[in-house]
Amino acid sequence: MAGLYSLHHLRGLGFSAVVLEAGAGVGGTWYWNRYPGARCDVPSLEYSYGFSDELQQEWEWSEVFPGQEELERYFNHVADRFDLRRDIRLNTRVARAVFDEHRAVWTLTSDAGDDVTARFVVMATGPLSAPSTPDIPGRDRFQGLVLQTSRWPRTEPDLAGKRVGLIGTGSSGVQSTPELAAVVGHLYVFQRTPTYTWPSHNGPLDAEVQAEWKRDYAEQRRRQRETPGGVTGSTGAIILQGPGRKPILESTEAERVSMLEERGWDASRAWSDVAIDPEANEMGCELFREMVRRTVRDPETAESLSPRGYPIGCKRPVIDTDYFATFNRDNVTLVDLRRGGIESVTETGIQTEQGHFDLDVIVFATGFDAMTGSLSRIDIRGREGVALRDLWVDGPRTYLGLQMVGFPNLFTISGPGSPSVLANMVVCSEQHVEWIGACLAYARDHGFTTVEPTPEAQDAWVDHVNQVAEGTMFTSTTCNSWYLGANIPGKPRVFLPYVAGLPAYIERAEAIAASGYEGFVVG
Ligand code: N01
Repeated sequence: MAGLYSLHHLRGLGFSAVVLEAGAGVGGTWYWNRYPGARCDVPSLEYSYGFSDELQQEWEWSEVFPGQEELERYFNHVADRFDLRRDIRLNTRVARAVFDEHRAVWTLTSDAGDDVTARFVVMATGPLSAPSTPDIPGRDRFQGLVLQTSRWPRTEPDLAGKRVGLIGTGSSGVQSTPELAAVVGHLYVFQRTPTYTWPSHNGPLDAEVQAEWKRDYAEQRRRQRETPGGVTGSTGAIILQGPGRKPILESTEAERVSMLEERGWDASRAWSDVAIDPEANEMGCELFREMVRRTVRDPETAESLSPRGYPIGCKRPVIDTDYFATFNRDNVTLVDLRRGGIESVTETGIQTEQGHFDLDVIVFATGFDAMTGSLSRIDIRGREGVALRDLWVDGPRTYLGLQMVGFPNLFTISGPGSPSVLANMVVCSEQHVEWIGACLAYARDHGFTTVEPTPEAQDAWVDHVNQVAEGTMFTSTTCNSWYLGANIPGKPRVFLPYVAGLPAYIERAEAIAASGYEGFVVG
């Protein structure tokens, strides 16, 4: 989504631009993540571009939360509608990016050896696009089919009647579980950590809500940028109900039971203190576990599915359709890896400390090397040939999540140190594209050739990003999430996105631009 808009916007500013895209089609995340049940957790009316009123007036969303197929269709429509394809080179994975200090240009080299030279480079490579697959012994020995949710084949594999093992219970695993269960012979869900997941209450989009948004899009887009998560919450989507006013720490048992009856799964978060107080949070977790017990018939399975030992709000909330109820099906087995972990993959299945599971198919839903992975997988060389991945060995350092010292004219969209994955990615992408476009036009119009942050500005920003994350549930000592890099062996534990919210971020970024790019050397 960031690449398509970058091309359109930079063309409009009079730049010549080309997009290099690893996939065989456009859509980014929604091109690759085509697993059964893949769906966005931001409402469709909010998860769409606001840069063109014609586009938002003509496009009709069908569901409250858009599914992968609809999103991929939307991004293809955008590519056609704005005549973007003529400047997009598909099947082109960038392997290397090298800065030439004398000429102040970058040379990008694809893995096929083709070069592109450019004054400016915009990395629209996505914060969740570098898949992470665990290094389980014997992985290559398996004789059956191996699938990965984030690399699901374009031709739907025939899973009917098959014994399928699904590893991972994050968003991807949770979304695919009910869909897989409906078609496979038997589904084994290998769970290492139980998940807090709430029902999406997805359904057809109300025509009146859509018409109302169409009458009022300009105002809605403005409001998006004024809310911390870039989501106004005015589409009627239930996931967005905010916390209530009452602290759970001051509640009686009768009040908590009554909240469960009234709000169901949402009861766990319906209090003013659950997001900020660890003790209150644990009481919210207990309400969540009570819902698991009420939903899952087998008590042992319910206990295994009940998250413990880490707070609600540490990880990105997952939203689902019928996840827990799926474990009541006869053809679904939860394999609780805390009772005995995976030892190896064999020719015929998965060997655990609890025994062997015979399988025809293994599905990895094991997540991503988030925020830095898509950048560090490219050999990016800045001034004096220094590699970005070496500089980031103790964690990423950026100014505004937009640029790095030593890498002039290279910009990152939704990079580490920006709100990115903590906010609506379309709103974040549009804001970054527009900021970068204005910066490039400024440099061009003033006859400057390079833009690069100062070390002082970058250091101060990194300190600020770390400081605002302190004391939140995200950085709780019991929290291990991809936001912290904790899912990747050896990755430094650093909170990657900027947690203070979009309005504070946008205000700062715009003030910096208005001041003539304070903290950047433009020369
Ligand atoms: O990845 P994850 P994801 N053995 O990292 C498990 C976005 N997204 O692709 O927690 C066994 O969340 C791992 O276990 P543990 C969204 O931002 C959005 O699901 O490390 N298990 C975990 O259960 C989301 O947060 C949407 O103990 C292993 C799972 O794999 C982000 O992408 C949909 C293992 C990975 O979960 C990532 O979600 C999909 C091993 N060796 C994704 N290694 C929507 O818009 C890992 N795991 C709704």
